[in-house]
Amino acid sequence: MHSKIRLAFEKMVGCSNIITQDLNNYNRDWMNKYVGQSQLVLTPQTSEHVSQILKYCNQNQLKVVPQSGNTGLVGGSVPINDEIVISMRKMNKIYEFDQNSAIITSESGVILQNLNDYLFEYKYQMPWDLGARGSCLLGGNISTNAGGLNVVKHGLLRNYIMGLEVVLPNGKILNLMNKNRKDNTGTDLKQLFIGSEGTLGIITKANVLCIPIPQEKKVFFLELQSFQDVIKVLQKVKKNEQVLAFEFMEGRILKKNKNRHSQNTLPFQFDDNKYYVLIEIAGQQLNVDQFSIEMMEFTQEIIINQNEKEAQFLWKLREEIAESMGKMGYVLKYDVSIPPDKFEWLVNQVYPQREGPFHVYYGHVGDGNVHINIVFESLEHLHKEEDKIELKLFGLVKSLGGSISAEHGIGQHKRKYMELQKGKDVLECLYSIKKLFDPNSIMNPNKLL
Ligand code: FAD
Ligand code: 2HG
Ligand code: ZN
Repeated sequence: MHSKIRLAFEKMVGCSNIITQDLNNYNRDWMNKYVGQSQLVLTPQTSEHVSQILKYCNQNQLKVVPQSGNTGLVGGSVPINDEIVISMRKMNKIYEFDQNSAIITSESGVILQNLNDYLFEYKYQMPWDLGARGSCLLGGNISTNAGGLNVVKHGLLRNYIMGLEVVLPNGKILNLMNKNRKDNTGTDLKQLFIGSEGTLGIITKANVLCIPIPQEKKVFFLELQSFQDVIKVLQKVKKNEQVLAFEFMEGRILKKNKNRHSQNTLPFQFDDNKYYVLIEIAGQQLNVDQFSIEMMEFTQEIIINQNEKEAQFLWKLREEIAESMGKMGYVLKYDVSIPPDKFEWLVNQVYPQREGPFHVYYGHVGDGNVHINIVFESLEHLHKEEDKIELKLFGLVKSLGGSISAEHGIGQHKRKYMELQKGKDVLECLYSIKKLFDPNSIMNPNKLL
């Protein structure tokens, strides 16, 4: 790196917030699929630091990549070339929780789990939850409008963001830190930054509306004979307001993961040709017996947790799928939205008779979001197949009126399909917005747009 640039950053943020060695963890994504060439990572500690960094980069046409927990699954958080990584980890102050409004005010670099730990004494929690909770940061969640495990009950993250502080590429610190639940004063500017994957500015603070921790919870794990049964169960429970999560797993992956656990802890033997559902209900005075009876209409094979440890174990069977696939090789991951009753059909269209490389589908069937994971033994092989699979898969998704990204976002992975998804007119509008905020295109280049 040019010594003049280094000196400028030293003046702005100090030597302790500049990293130029051992950058592997910043240049590589969680899946080992995307690798960048950054030579410089900055770790700002205040919004003023972020402001000075962006102003300087903008004036000198230096490209930057905002990075939070780096758990994103579409290559959005790692550089492509030698962009400067702005790691938000050190902006990790939680300011306060206001018990009257149930709003937490925090810097954006706090780990999601730490926010929940902080809220615990107030008997509140964050309104979204995902398997990466121990590593992902608030700002990363907001920038991806993360989905996760409880969307079926709580809806999307963007509905809970009451206020934001955002630093624009020109260094301006935009104060959108509203704390009013109701604020009808024109266009809601902060919404533009939610889900924009670091392409418009850097989120530095947020006000988030929290939800009370439910008094009781119960996890049901069901073994079903067909995917149609999964949908029948979904239809049955859909109107039950206590359903907090409705997750689907194929037998073929649960069976493969059996050896990760001691046999006597498993709820079932797991069968390649069976279908498994995890339902969590939560609230006050849960009617567990009534719910069980309703489920028995579809199957006798039901496990219900007896204590917290068992609940965590049942959840682990679901949550470990993403990581276990990564251990098998290089994984192509898809997170599409389609009508839930089309999940099995879609996979059968892509892989008739389920032949081809090892692949599974699973996910948030309760909100119409299926994950398809396909494993390859090398990155070369993966890249060779990628386009072929995507043309077919995304074409079908589009024909079903679905979305090519239900929750992980676009990043570098799906950028070339944005026109297919959005259409020319919408895409033009999005480019105009990008140009308005980031005329020099320094923010997260070649991602999303
Ligand atoms: P990063 O990966 O660091 O960044 C994500 C994007 O946001 C990048 O484009 C980055 O440039 C941008 N960005 C980061 N911070 C900022 C900021 N402060 N300002 C502006 N832009 C910023 N996702 C789901 O939606 N649902 C799931 O259920 C889910 N489960 C997961 C399970 C596992 C095991 C893993 C590894 C990932 C999972 N993910 C899931 C994906 C990922 O965790 C989410 O996308 C998460 O929100 C990313 O947060 P992060 O802090 O890691 O952000
Ligand atoms: C999940 O729901 C995550 O487990 C990850 O969104 C999905 O790895 C995946 O494809
Ligand atoms: Zn998911």
